Amino acid sequence: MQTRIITLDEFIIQRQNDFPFASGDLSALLRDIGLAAKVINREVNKAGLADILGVHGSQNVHGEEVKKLDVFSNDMMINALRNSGQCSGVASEELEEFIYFTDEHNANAEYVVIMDPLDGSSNIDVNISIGTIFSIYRRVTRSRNCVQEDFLQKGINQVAGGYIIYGSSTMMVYTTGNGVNGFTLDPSIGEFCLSHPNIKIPSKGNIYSINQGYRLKFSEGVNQYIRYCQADIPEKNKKPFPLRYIGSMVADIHRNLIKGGIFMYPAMQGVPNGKLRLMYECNPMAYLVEQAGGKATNGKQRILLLSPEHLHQTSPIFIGSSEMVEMVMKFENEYSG
Ligand code: AHM
Repeated sequence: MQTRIITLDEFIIQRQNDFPFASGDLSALLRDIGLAAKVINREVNKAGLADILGVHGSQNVHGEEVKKLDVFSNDMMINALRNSGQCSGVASEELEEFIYFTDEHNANAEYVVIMDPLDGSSNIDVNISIGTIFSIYRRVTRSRNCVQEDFLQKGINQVAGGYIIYGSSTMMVYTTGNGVNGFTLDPSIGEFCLSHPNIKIPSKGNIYSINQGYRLKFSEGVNQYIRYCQADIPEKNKKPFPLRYIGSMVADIHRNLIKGGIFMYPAMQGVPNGKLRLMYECNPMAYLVEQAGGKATNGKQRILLLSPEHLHQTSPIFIGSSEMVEMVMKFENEYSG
């Protein structure tokens, strides 16, 4: 058992010391993301009080405009990244175009950040877990300000990726390519503390997560896999798998990461690329789940090897316990061709 509390900041510094030539820039960036997450967490926790403290879009008692939580989260993350001095630009699911920082210390910074500041935000009003998802890439150009090429990189190039889940407790889970670690926010001291070191996703798992309401639009392979999960296909000793679907990607993937399972948002009739965004949602989750020993594919190839064409493109995704991802691919190959 761990005997001493290790805070996120301490952990990041410890890890930095493992790399003799590390400049500390990435560490500073991660710490600033952790800081923004605490402020977002504070606001998310107050969401139920919106009617008392001021409905979004209205003015609060101080005469200030109350921002929608997703807008607030977006602004908070951007401010934190700008202040870090280690980030030359940000692409956000909330913004049509990426932004670049023009001030001296940021413009020359080595990293860009891609993020979904508040994923699953339609769940806020009903008190369901939501999250912030982030990816950090090293710039590939040397122009003074970062350009689109710096963002449109394959997921495999990420130097860090992770999420913050605002749930029954708030956690930050991330990887820098050397395993996955989870930190739980202790509200009494206001620190993220290492609570889930070296997370490994069970390779078997049995939870399946998919919006089954769209069943009629799924491929034959996906539908046959659902039947397999339900033990509707004769197989010796096969028990039905539990279906769990929150409709909040961070929460669904977090649960499956810990307990073992598969999350699927496949192609659908009329929606050949699914719903979820490659750059903001699929890539960071794929990097993290692979680092925990799992798999992530779009049905044909590893998510991390997809070449992005534009920032907001979507991709089908099958992600989670390796044996479950392999099994759904077997059904896809057999039935969907
Ligand atoms: P959002 O970008 O509008 O928040 O949508 C993303 C969310 C994911 O968190 C979740 O996995 C998915 O949408 C659920 O979609 P659906 O309601 O179609 O099942």
